[in-house]
Amino acid sequence: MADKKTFKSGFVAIIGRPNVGKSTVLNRLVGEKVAIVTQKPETTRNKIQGILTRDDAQVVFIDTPGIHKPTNLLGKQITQVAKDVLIEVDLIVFILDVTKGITSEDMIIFNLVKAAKKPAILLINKIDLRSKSLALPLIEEGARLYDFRDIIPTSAANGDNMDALLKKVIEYLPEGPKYFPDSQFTDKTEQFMVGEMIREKALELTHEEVPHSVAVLIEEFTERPKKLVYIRAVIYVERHSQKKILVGHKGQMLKSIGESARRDIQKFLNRHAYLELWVKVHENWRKDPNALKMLGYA
Ligand SMILES: Nc1nc2c(ncn2[C@@H]2O[C@H](COP(=O)(O)OP(=O)(O)OP(=O)(O)O)[C@@H](O)[C@H]2O)c(=O)[nH]1
Ligand SMILES: [Mg+2]
Repeated sequence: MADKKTFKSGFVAIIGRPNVGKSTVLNRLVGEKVAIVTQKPETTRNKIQGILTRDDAQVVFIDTPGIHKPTNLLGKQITQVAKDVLIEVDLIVFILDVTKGITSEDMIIFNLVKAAKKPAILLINKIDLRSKSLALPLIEEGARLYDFRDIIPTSAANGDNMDALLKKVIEYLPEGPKYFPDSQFTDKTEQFMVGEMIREKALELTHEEVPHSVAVLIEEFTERPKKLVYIRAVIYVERHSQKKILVGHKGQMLKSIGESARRDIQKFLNRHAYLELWVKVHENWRKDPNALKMLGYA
């Protein structure tokens, strides 16, 4: 009687410190690249919904920025975004990085989870980087710190225990309606996704302070004849020295970012894309409330 089975749905927050693998987990669970992933901490800056629809359930996973001790207004805003998500969800997935143990920032998040008084699952992620026995002390410590429904060692990178996690998530969700059409896998617009794809390439190719100072604004996104999309995007940085790095010798760096982003964009849009990239300096935009608003971070 499959058709008589109850349908479950709900909202699931994915939270944790920067770089523990939240976006990788989201992408694995949804089966689509919803959020960008890089080796650099503080990659995700928005609340991003990734929607998984099955015959028996619809799960709306919410990827969040890594919760950290902020050093500027951007950090403050995005950390707040992550904290606020806890209020609106049915279930929390809290992720630890097995290679880092439980840090003081993790302790702050444990306390947020405690205060939220929601059912929660703890993941000990990146288990592929350590022998499984090293997860045991973390599992014990996690159990002591909160009454988690489950504590699961995972590797989002190679998919270990992702099915087990999804099974548990659906088990704990309430009966509910389908919030989104079957084909929709995110709440974000094409423009947002394209901006993120450009930012991902800029982050991958730069180092130290530069990635943190990068933001992307899509200034134009127009459909042209013959399935072509014209996209004009500005990569904002905070200083002239950073602009020089992003443009590169004879424009080589910007060209690499553009070529690499365009490949992903075309695949995602399933259309040809003409990508025009500019680099502009907006001094200390991470501390400027108006700039944060313009860039979609407020
Ligand atoms: N070896 C290994 N690497 C992983 C795993 N999960 C994620 N990573 C890597 O860890 C890095 C950070 O992953 P993200 O998914 O961007 O982490 P995040 O928690 O979303 O980070 P922020 O958005 O900065 O908060 C990337 O290089 C991933 O490829 C894992 O299970 N094993
Ligand atoms: Mg992320």
